[in-house]
Amino acid sequence: MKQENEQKELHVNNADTLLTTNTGVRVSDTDNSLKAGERGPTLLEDFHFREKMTHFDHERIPERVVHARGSGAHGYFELFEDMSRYTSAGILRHTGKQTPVFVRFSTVVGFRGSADTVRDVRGFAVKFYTEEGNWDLVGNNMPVFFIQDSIKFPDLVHAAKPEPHNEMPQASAAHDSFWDFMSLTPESMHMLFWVLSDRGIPRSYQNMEGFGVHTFRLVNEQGESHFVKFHWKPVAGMASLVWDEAQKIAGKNPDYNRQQLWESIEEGNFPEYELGVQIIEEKDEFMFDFDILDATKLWPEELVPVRIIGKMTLNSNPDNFFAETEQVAFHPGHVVPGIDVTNDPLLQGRLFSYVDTQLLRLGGPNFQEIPINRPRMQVHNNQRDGFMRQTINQDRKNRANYYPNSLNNNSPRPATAAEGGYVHYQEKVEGHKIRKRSESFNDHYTQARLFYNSMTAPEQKHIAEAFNFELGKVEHLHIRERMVEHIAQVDVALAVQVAQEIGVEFDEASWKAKLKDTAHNVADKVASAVSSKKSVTDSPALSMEKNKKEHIKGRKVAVLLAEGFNHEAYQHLQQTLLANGAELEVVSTMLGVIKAADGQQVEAKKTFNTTASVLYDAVFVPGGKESVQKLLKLGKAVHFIEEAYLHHKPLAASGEGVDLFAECRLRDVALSDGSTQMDKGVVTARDTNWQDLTEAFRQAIGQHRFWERMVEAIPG
Ligand code: HDE
Repeated sequence: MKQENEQKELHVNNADTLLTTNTGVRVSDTDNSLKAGERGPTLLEDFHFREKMTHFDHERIPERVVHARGSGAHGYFELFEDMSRYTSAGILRHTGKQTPVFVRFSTVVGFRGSADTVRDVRGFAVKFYTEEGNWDLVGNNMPVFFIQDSIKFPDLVHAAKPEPHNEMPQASAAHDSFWDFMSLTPESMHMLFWVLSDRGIPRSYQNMEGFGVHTFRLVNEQGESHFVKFHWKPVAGMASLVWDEAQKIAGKNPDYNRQQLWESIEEGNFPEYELGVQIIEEKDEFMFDFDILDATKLWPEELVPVRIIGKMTLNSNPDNFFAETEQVAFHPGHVVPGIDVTNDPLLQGRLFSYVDTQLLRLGGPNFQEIPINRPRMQVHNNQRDGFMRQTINQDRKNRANYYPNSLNNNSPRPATAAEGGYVHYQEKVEGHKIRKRSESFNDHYTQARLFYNSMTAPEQKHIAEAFNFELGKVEHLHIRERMVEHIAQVDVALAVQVAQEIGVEFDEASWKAKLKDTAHNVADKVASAVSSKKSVTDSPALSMEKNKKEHIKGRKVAVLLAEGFNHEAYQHLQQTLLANGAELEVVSTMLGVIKAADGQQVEAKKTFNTTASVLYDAVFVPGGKESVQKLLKLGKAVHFIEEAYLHHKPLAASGEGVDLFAECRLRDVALSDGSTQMDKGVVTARDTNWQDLTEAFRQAIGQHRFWERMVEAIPG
């Protein structure tokens, strides 16, 4: 698919070729500059040296001002359900047709070289190369945003980026300027709860949802419009890291998510996402207890169900990172006939910002000609010239570079709607010029509360811990105090928990009394004013835990072993895991071939020095006396297991491997009959009942994490 559509002359394969300059001259020596004598000065006339060095000197372009760190992939989108009733867009009408896509996932705050696993929003930008032109769905992995009006975006980003005096901290919002801004921006509260939840540290790009965030319009052939929100649901299910793990991965493997994406595509384990839509009829625009144009609000799925209408599959890695992933330019205003924007004030500002920033980043107005950005059809217009123009318009034949013209038979001429010309939805707009926010945007806490209340207890605990971490790094007490007051608006018990740890005095009783005073509780005032509207107080769809898919595709299991291990145990596990799409990696005391007790061999791709438990989803220790004896003496092996346990991961051991677990600080669970058993998610078998062991372990991996483990007392 990708090959078919690319401009072949621009794709260069260097296999079996001779080195040339950029003017095509063959180069005879690229290691020695041209000198006056063997030990003499380099000569200016060395055109190859000058060209090579000049190109290198100019290799860098500005990184994206936000979303600088990202990874991309090619793939295709296929529609299941014909949406003609709602839209004239071919991509949403032609079922079974595959449309090529390019996707870029990103973090927002960090610089281009920052780590993947930081706590942040993830960008989820999709470019559909449709037959009617490019459609970009430039979304995030969270369905809401920090602000309601785009004019605040420069302030938000300045506050979140490293502080201006010392450029610290990198890729982290845990600093005073961010929380200062947040504490003065109540509209951010809902989004903050998302960022501080497990959604802020996804396990992989394959394991996160995507959202178009804004309300868009679908417009059908009759010109009728419906409001729509777009969703991506990962087929592999949602999963996250734990915070301690995420921080460690940032050091152990800063490319963690990038590498996972790359490797799973190379291995044929293609990331897949279902496309869902939520649709609201025009007449229902004011039926809800939130304004559908407010990007700090989501449409609860229990009120407006998500209809799955298609699927995207990512099946090919880029050939060149810079040419594709770095130079791709997305823009929420890249829409096709049948899809239109709304008056969401956050979206309206984005419609300006993207092209503006790309003019600078990509060096001029011709960036749409870069192969990754080109639509898959010929472009015909009268735009000409500019830096780095690639198109050679045949103006010698058709002199007119203006419209109307008679020299080129009035071509290219505008298309009628029947010919597929883009017609904007004719929305009636009237009003005074005014710098004002609609009153209907004023409720900042109800949906934050909805989100928090819809979490399971472990998910709520993680949010509390995230507040404690982030606010614990804030030096100014008054900022911490203001934040506790906001949290109290959402949940008083949470405010109490957070206040305790971050050194803020919080008087629960007087706060509760204060909450009753409606003057202090705009949220409830607004909420009660709209109480006649459609609303929910619980939305299970928001919880990752409640929507867990218990399969293990793409999960990575570390097998800890040394010479003399039990090969049979290894083999049984391998069969089960591979058959279920999981991966296995042998970690040992040395690289290369490791011999089992029965003489069989496996290859160790990692040692205890080159990897760590945080890079795996689960750990298995096969028996084998000699092997386990070696591991028992190795602090790093013991630490590996304890750390995985601490991060709530599934563990399994067979035969003598169980002895190793006994030496680790894994807690036993007391049973009612007075006996004890291994903690949840710790699967062990002394005997050779491989079937039971591997099946129990497979199920445990499907659970992803065992939050009920009491790990507080165990050092990390
Ligand atoms: Fe962006 N955003 N954004 N953003 N955004 C950019 O465009 C901006 C917002 C998103 O992988 C920039 O080419 C404004 C929401 C993604 O290349 C810039 C506002 C959402 C990406 C920009 C927002 C996004 C960007 C920087 C407030 C989710 C990376 C580089 C109204 C719906 C795309 C660039 C990629 C990138 C502006 C808010 C998603 C500066 C003004 C809300 C995924 O133009």
